[in-house]
Amino acid sequence: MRSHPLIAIVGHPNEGKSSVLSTLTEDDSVVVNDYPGETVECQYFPVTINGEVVLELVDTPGFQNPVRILQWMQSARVTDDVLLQAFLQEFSAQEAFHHDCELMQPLLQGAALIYVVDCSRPLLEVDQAEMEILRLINKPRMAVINFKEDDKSYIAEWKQAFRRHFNVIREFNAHQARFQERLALLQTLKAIHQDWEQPIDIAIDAFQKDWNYRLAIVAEYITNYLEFATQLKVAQSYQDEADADIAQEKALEEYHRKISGRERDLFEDIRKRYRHNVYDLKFAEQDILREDLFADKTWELLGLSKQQLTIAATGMGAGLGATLDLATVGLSHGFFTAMGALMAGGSVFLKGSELARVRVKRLPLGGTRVIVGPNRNPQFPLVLLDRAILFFREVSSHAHGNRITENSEDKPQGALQQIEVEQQKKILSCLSQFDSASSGKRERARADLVALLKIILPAPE
Ligand SMILES: Nc1nc2c(ncn2[C@@H]2O[C@H](COP(=O)(O)OP(=O)(O)OP(=O)(O)O)[C@@H](O)[C@H]2O)c(=O)[nH]1
Ligand SMILES: [Mg+2]
Repeated sequence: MRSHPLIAIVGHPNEGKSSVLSTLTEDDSVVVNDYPGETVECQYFPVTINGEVVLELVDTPGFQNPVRILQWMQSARVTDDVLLQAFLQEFSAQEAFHHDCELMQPLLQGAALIYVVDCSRPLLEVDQAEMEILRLINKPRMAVINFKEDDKSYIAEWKQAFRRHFNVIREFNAHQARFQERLALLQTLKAIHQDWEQPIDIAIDAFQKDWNYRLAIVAEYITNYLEFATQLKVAQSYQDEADADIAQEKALEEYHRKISGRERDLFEDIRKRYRHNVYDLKFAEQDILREDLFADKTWELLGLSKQQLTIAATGMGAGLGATLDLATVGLSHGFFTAMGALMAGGSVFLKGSELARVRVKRLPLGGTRVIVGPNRNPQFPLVLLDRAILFFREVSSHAHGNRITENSEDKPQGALQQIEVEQQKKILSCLSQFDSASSGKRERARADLVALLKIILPAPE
């Protein structure tokens, strides 16, 4: 006997059973398909946290012959407690009833059941039969309403039918449910099975801790990435003056490649943390050196029009320049020499390449070295951070049952715009300390930035 709750997801074919299971377990290996009858055998999906199974869900095939089964059950001369066994004995050898027998198997092993229906369609006789069968079998059960379309006009008749067969009914959108909605559904399971109160509390507690832990880890990842990006220097040596331009070009290219590569790694780490193997969100790569950071391309990516861009840039200028008391937030020179130049010039636009310093050094034993970076444009890490926040929010809130890959161009506006100026100042203050000669200061800045990101990263409710 299992010590953790076992829950079978049952229902009519093609109603979204596998999608609900996939979203609830954050498992995108569950096969979801438009074709009815996709799931033909039961498949068990244990949910593990830190190596411990806290919950197990079973994907089942849809009912095939509910009306005939109900007729048989209603006329069977057996008591309720052996009805399920009697049914399996009678029908398991019949090929036409293979799916029906298969879907009942987990119930013999003590599973409770979640009955999934797509309530955007009208109620049919087969649905009535399925619900009646589940009532007769009398296992702990709840109904889950999953809308495949937006149409809710049939909901009243569905709810009325549910009330006769289930004491617990919940809406759960397999394509949109987020973490809190998943927890809420699990909470409801406690009401259908008294013995599960404690194990479900344990599972919920484990999910919550794991969720917080993921956030803390991602905050660390992003801090490391921003530290890397703001400190990066790339050098290229050459002997002959005629090669100077080529060397500089090479150094710039490598600089760009390294930052893009780190961004890709960061995004991949975030995807893996949130257990996504299928869903991915592709951002157009920004050419952080050759392009103006505030080029249309960059800001279109953050969902801003040219007009909004001017407002955002002005807002940011005011936020970071005018209201920023450099002395009190303790910023070190680098960023705000640039910021000062930016404000003094009366412009809020700076080209990325102008601020990725290019220095040329004569080498003692002959030859020359060109050094690119570090980039001192204070807006540079903010743009990188904005992209990271957008990616994080999309991926961490994407339901695993939803296999539609969206385009990043449809995404809403940049995240940093919504972050208070005070917090933007704090971010820059932390980043500016990464230059510090004192390792204590650097460590404090890192810890402060991680703490700040843990607050900023989750999307506002
Ligand atoms: N828009 C939308 N589509 C959904 C939702 N849930 C499921 N679908 C789609 O409905 C189809 C069937 O989903 P499945 O999860 O495979 O359904 P199933 O009940 O497991 O189907 P069988 O295994 O064939 O019995 C797929 O194309 C899903 O993408 C939803 O909440 N919204
Ligand atoms: Mg299925």
